[in-house]
Amino acid sequence: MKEENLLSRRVFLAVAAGTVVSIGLPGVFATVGAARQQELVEALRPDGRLRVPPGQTAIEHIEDMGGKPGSPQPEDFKLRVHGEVEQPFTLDYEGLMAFAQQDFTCDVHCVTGWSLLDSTWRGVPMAAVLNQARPSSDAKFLVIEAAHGYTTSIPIAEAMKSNVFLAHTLFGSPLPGPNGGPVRAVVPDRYFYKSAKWVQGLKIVSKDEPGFWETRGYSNSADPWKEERYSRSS
Ligand SMILES: Nc1nc2c(c(=O)[nH]1)N[C@H]1C(S)=C(S)[C@@H](COP(=O)(O)O)O[C@H]1N2
Ligand SMILES: [Mo]
Repeated sequence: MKEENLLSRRVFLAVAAGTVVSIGLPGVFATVGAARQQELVEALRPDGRLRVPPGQTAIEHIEDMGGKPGSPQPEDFKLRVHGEVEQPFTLDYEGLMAFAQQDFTCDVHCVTGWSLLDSTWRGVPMAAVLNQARPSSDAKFLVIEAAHGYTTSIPIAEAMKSNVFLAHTLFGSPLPGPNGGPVRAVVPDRYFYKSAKWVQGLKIVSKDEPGFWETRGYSNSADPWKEERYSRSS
């Protein structure tokens, strides 16, 4: 591997020093080759946004960014849908598979600076699961609850977008445990810490409840195209 094709976390930590705590595991990431990077400089998405958001570098493979894992066994999967809804319910893995399944391709953007383009997944649209619970008129935010108390939140309007999923398959294989298997959220248009791994609950709330990283110096809005990496108050 050529040295220019390595993206070191140290660069990110140097920028972040004193401002935020370290996010994810330390590591060195293999970036896409120089020719591909050049091609991507001016590439746009169909919606007109830059394919690679500012300050991001495309990498070759998804990284395991750590976190305290839940059980990777589908038999242990339980998803509680609750909060500001008329019909709370709990799903097991079979119940999730009973929803219409969809293949989707998206780009994901980690706040530490790497972007993985064209990742292919299979799962259930988040909106399908939320709508089954019939959110009340007070539903304003979705708190995604994961193993060991990890949470993250997004506006309900973001959660209902057609590119937001609960995913169980990545690149044609069951989602690996380290990447959140058996089931994780995928919220492509926010930094990747909004994509909770090892999901256990979907709590719909009327008032926002900033999550694990959002209360540790990271942006609550987390828009990669606006480079909303850190919270303003920190
Ligand atoms: N439950 C849980 N989900 C999580 C995290 C975590 O620590 N715990 N880390 C987040 C962060 S910071 C990132 S960048 C992505 C990393 O996903 P990956 O390990 O599959 O690359 O997961 C997000 N989801
Ligand atoms: Mo991250």
